Amino acid sequence: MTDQVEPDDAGRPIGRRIVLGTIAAGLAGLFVAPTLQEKWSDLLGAASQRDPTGLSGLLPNPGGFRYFSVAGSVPEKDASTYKLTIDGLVAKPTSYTLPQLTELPQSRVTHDVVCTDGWQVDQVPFVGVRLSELLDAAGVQPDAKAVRFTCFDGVYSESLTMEQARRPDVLVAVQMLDQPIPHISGGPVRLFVGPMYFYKSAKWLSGITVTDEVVPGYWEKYGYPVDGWLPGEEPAGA
Ligand SMILES: Nc1nc2c(c(=O)[nH]1)N[C@H]1C(S)=C(S)[C@@H](COP(=O)(O)O)O[C@H]1N2
Ligand SMILES: [Mo]
Repeated sequence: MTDQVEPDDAGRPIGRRIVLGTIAAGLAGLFVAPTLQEKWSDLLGAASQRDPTGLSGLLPNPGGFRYFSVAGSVPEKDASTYKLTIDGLVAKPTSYTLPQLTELPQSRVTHDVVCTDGWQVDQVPFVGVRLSELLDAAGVQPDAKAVRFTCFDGVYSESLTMEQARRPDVLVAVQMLDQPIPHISGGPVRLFVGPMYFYKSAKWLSGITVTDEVVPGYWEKYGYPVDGWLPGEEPAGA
């Protein structure tokens, strides 16, 4: 797997095509970057170490999530190295360490997690700070229309309109399944956009930039809807 996903001549990202090829090959559609595949083996424990084919490393993890990353390898960040920056059209550009984030009031959002590739995990609890509270603390300027998210994998990005970003079911999450978010799931901090497809929930979140228009995110440049509402979740009139 390469670090960079380049569009092919049909404009589709090669990385996605490989994922779809994997589904066609009956390997459960799981895409695992080589460097992180070893971590899956660790997480899956003795079973995968006893498995000479290595195929158990390609199975969904016990929680039902499929690991996904467009970056070949991602640095690990912890309480001493993690930083989240909020900038752009705000009165007070700010940055937060992980302890600073966990000391803020925490909210809990439980929602089905649904990937466009066809897998789903029902009713997953996430805990963290409401994005709206971080935006209020930074002081959003009146001309601001949207929020752009960037990640310390150096590649992925996402976006929300200001109205979407202010919903109470949008979290800057520090816990998933009532545990600190593991590196493989985008920890220590990932976005969780409860009512939208999981591609909107940027892993390894490191930057929140308030903008005057929506800047389409990584997959959105390749045709994914910018408004990634799950079926039945789109608010009337949106
Ligand atoms: N930084 C980053 N965030 C990301 C992605 C990614 O490749 N990089 N993939 C998205 C997609 S398509 C899905 S389905 C989920 C996968 O999250 P998981 O690996 O915890 O299952 O993360 C989303 N957020
Ligand atoms: Mo996805």
